[in-house]
Amino acid sequence: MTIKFSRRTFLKAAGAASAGITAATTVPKKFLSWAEEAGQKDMQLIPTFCELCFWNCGLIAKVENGKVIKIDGNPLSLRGRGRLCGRGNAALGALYDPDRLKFPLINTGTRGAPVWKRASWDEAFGLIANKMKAIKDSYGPEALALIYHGTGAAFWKHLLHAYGVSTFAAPSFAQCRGPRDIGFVLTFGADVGSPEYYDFSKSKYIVLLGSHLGENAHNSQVQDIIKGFSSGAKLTVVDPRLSNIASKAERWLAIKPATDLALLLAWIRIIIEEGWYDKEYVEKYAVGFDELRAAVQEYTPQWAENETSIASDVIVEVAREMGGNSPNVCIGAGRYAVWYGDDTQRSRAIAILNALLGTWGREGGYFFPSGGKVPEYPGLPAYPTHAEGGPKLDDAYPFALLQTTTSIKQATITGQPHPIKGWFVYGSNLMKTMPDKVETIKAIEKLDLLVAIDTMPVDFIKYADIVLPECTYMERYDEISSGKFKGQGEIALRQPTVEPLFESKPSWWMAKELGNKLGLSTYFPWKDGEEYLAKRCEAGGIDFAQLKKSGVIVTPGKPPYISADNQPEFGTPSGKIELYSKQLAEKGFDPVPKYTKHPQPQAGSFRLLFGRAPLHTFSRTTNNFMLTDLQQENSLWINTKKGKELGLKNGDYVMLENQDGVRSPGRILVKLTQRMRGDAVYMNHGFGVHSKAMTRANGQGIADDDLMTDAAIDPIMGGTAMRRNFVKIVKGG
Ligand SMILES: Nc1nc2c(c(=O)[nH]1)N[C@H]1C(S)=C(S)[C@@H](COP(=O)(O)OP(=O)(O)OC[C@H]3O[C@@H](n4cnc5c(=O)[nH]c(N)nc54)[C@H](O)[C@@H]3O)O[C@H]1N2
Ligand SMILES: Nc1nc2c(c(=O)[nH]1)N[C@H]1C(S)=C(S)[C@@H](COP(=O)(O)OP(=O)(O)OC[C@H]3O[C@@H](n4cnc5c(=O)[nH]c(N)nc54)[C@H](O)[C@@H]3O)O[C@H]1N2
Ligand code: SF4
Ligand SMILES: [Mo]
Repeated sequence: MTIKFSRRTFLKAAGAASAGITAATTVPKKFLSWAEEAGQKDMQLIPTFCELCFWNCGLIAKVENGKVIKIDGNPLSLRGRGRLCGRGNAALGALYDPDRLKFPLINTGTRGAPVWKRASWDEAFGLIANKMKAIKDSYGPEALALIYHGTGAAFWKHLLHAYGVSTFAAPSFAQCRGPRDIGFVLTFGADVGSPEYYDFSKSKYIVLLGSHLGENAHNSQVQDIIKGFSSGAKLTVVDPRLSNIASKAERWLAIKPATDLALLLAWIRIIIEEGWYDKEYVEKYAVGFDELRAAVQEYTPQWAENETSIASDVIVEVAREMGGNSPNVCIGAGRYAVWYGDDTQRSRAIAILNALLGTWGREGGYFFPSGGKVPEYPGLPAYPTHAEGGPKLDDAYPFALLQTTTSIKQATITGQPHPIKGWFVYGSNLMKTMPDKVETIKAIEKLDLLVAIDTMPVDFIKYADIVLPECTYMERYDEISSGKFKGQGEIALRQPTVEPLFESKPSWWMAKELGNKLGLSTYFPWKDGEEYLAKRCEAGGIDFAQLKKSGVIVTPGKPPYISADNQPEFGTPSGKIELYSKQLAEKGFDPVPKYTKHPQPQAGSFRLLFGRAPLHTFSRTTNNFMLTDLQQENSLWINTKKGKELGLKNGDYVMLENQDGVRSPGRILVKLTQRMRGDAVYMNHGFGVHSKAMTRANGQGIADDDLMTDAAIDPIMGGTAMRRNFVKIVKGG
């Protein structure tokens, strides 16, 4: 497929992109003055893809005189379809942020109270290599770990693998979607993908539990649900807050926080007892129906009303609506899933409900994905075998199918099951990302080496020994992005649109140079990032020259739905959908989810809830000048009546104090609203930045993470539940 950059395509794409988006899309002069002129005369159009969140939408940069002056969505991108969200439009704010990390830095002070020395790349790599060797000599390669988030991590994984390291963890598992993935893997033998395999555009009925689609700007998914609405799809949203998507729904169920499992179990019971389930589907594809049925008998609608505060007749009506629209129903699996500590079981309940309604592999439910893959670089030496048979860090959490940050932190503190002495942290701001900072700092103090690879001087940077400044996604070749979609897949290329600013460098270069220092040059035979990608594409029969021009190549796929000649396969031990999970029973967990009560706030305090700012990605963008114009600080949503009782009004500032007496270092703006239940307050995550080097974000709003001293661990997969903290409102500040 080719892309023609005709003016019409551009106008169409630009028009679509700007619909609903208010961000300024050209860069103000003052932010460009420090960027070097490259003498480029003619406008170039260079496709690449976004890294302002993991959705990785395709974009096209307009480049003039060596500067990016505007970006648009790439119409070929299946993740964006020519559109960008408000954050995606702010690429220039990431690229031309004057606060960016500019040079390699070595900390000559202490962790937490750094004294920075500007270093050459050679000096920085030399120091890292020496410390890596010392750690490997004393403790073995398994004493090194990588914590990562983002595309460029692929090069660090390659380097560390080659060095014999295998402990890699992404917070996007144990601090995000891990429980959902494991809940679905235990039930269907497969996860729901990223982007999720929701067939929203064909759904007749959609249920979202605590998934505030739109505020979480999952680009193509938002487009799909809107398509679904225009074909008549009905939506029920379960959320203690009237989110933006709840305001588009037929029904908003303002559930008491921490009780979703009660609602789900009651729905399962009604679907079974009233006979709404897809009998043929369940009989053919599932096991454990009788055990499930017996186990949910106690969860009556009346019982669920008492737990959730949702009227029992509404609970029954929604179950009937789901049943009546089966199988063209999608009960969303959610994404940020680490809520209360029994999250894998809540996700299991969502999976079971989908199974009963026969939505897996059905139109309007969950489609079977198709996707292309690009082979590895040809002819690379095998990685050394390492740590085989030794104790795994995650033995405590039997279904941690991916390594958890939780275990890395624990092993670093205790030295058990083996010591961890060095961390590489790529694109993860651990001070905002992991709950319980005191413990995180305790772990960091035990390290012999802490390397941060980042683009910005975020809060976490001050704990690093060595800081490696990566150039932004607009300035580099990177790992290929391959995505799975309905009936087709995509291969997307990231390529530089301009030269890296200052001394920042791409990860492919850093990994290769450090690899050379470590004697691993045979693992890095490529000349540069472009050749690395070109060779891989060539090996996979993908036209690299074409990919450079179009940014995205769409690959053909397979049928998305179950049919006589497209039968599903389930990767569970039984080869069927497991309504009753023997795997869980064998490890001492409930084979069918059981409800457990969670603590509720005491009088005068509120549960602290949080979620995504539509125009920011966590702490990734809180310093982005195109986005701070639109939202500079977060605010605290408080139920109007409750707020008035406390003598608060809109525009006041307050501080918060949590159950352990920890007070927010800053202050937050009050927003009184009837869109919030009275037993919880809500704020956007990512604000309350402490790093003074982040000049626009510093001190704006407060951080949910500063108040997270309680985080239960999901015993099944090691996720850290963060919605267990309660706060009191402290006036003034
Ligand atoms: N308190 C609290 N904690 C949470 C959450 C919450 O809502 N509240 N959300 C959780 C969720 S859902 C997730 S997925 C995790 C995410 O947490 P992280 O994995 O930490 O992800 P981000 O916040 O996206 O990472 C931001 C870091 O990446 C850097 N960065 C940005 N672009 C680049 C780049 O191109 N190269 C490099 N090297 N670095 C870059 C940024 O400067 C920043 O330091 O946090 C989890 N933790
Ligand atoms: N704009 C933007 N988009 C993003 C991101 C971003 O930072 N910015 N981050 C991305 C990432 S990594 C992720 S994981 C996703 C996360 O996106 P989502 O999975 O949608 O997760 P949250 O942002 O945590 O969802 C918060 C919603 O859950 C509700 N909620 C809180 N407690 C409960 C409860 O007990 N029960 C129920 N039913 N609801 C509850 C809150 O009121 C809020 O509306 O977003 C992604 N998209
Ligand atoms: S959803 Fe927005 S921020 Fe995320 S990749 Fe797409 S355009 Fe970028
Ligand atoms: Mo996430």
